[in-house]
Amino acid sequence: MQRSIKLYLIIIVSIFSNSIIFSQSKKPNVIVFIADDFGYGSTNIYGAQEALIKTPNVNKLAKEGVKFTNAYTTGSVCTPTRYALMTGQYSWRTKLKKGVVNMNDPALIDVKRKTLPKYMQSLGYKTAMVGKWHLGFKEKKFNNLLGNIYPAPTDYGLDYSFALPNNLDDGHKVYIENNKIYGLRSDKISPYGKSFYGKQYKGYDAPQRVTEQVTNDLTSKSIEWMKSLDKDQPFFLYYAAAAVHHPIVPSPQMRGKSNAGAYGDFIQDIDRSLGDLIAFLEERGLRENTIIIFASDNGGDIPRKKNLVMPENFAINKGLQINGNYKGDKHTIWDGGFRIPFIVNHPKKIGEDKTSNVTVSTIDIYDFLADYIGNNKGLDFEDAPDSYSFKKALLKPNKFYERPPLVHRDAQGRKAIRFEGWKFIEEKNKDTKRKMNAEMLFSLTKDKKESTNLAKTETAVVIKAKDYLSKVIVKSSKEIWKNN
Ligand SMILES: [Ca+2]
Repeated sequence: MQRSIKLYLIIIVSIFSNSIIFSQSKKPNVIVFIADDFGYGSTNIYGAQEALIKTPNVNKLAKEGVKFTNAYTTGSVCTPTRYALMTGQYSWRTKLKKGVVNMNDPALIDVKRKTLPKYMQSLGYKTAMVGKWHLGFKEKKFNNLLGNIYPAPTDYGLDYSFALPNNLDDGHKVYIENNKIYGLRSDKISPYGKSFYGKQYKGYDAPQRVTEQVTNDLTSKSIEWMKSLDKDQPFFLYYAAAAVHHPIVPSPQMRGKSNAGAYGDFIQDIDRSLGDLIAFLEERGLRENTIIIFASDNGGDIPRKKNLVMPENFAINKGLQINGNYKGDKHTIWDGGFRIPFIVNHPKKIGEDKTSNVTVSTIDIYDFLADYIGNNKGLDFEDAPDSYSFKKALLKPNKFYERPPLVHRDAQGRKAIRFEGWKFIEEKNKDTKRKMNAEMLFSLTKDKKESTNLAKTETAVVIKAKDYLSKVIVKSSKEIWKNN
């Protein structure tokens, strides 16, 4: 009897020492840093030559953490990825089947959902979102954002938000702080100019955003918020950078700093803002107890026009492979639109200088944090139905980990499914005879550039892919594929 109690105790102790259990006071802070339109190859650690750009802060983050080389977004445009990050659910399960949330569109997330920030609150966290929201406001399509906005980001479990409503160049031209226009002086609306797309600005009587100051504004608002918290208060910050989405306008102090023109400077601006957040954590003694996840919302945007005046083309012409050596870019169904840099860093807790080639996605951040910090306490299947924790891949890199099938969707709403070494792309516009509209199948192990369509020869794989796609459209991923 005595012996069996002893054995029991040994088992208990070994279980606890093998898993990370965070007590209330030691719960790690979390910063999810999502750069905008930031391609796979846009940092040194993912292949960019130092002669062109320098990204020391991202490099260091990877060297002290885990760098994923097979990380993907669920959308090749902004909104689907951001929706999935907040909810752990594919955006095409909502009414948004293609494109993105437009300037006057209502809120996409159902306020009843247990979002990632709400889940973090349930663990005792203070939560904030600073930067690009792009998930809509209010219950219905609106004419303006005057008055109290409902729903606003703060209705999704965010204690604080300082939001760029849609994009760096959106026509709102103001920030939304919590549920109001930041600094609003009166209800007068006076459109006064043209935006990048030729639309008029809204003309709210509030401080207008200065485009080249946005990165500085977001960094300082984030630091201000973190500073306002008690040092022992665990926090979750979703830092949604506005760079490197066009217009390509690096902060004034970054101009001319890279050897790849304004686009290179803008990339370095992202790296600098990450560095500023890290410097703050270090000063405050919080660095070691903070998890930082660095990723992007979709691949880099390569202009269709090849003229060299475009900063992106100037950088590409210099030899910068914005999206690495992959096909396509933002908006497209090709991997260049989905493959992103993805770094997970938690000093001394998660392996240093490791590279992982397992498939992970930004949609998995929710389930990972719930698993890593909360031991899945209080999380039901329907809360993050398409999200899978990759904790095992981080903490036990030698153990086999294979993510269940992952669905991508492009700007037009066309879907692709990535599974068991294959990528299947569904047929588009049945009536057209364009080769690119046919269904396509690529081997992910032999054909990383998606050049040889095997749909006609690998018929059994195509049948399986279609079966998977048709199932996942009606049922949640977790109903079909349990966590492995
Ligand atoms: Ca984007």
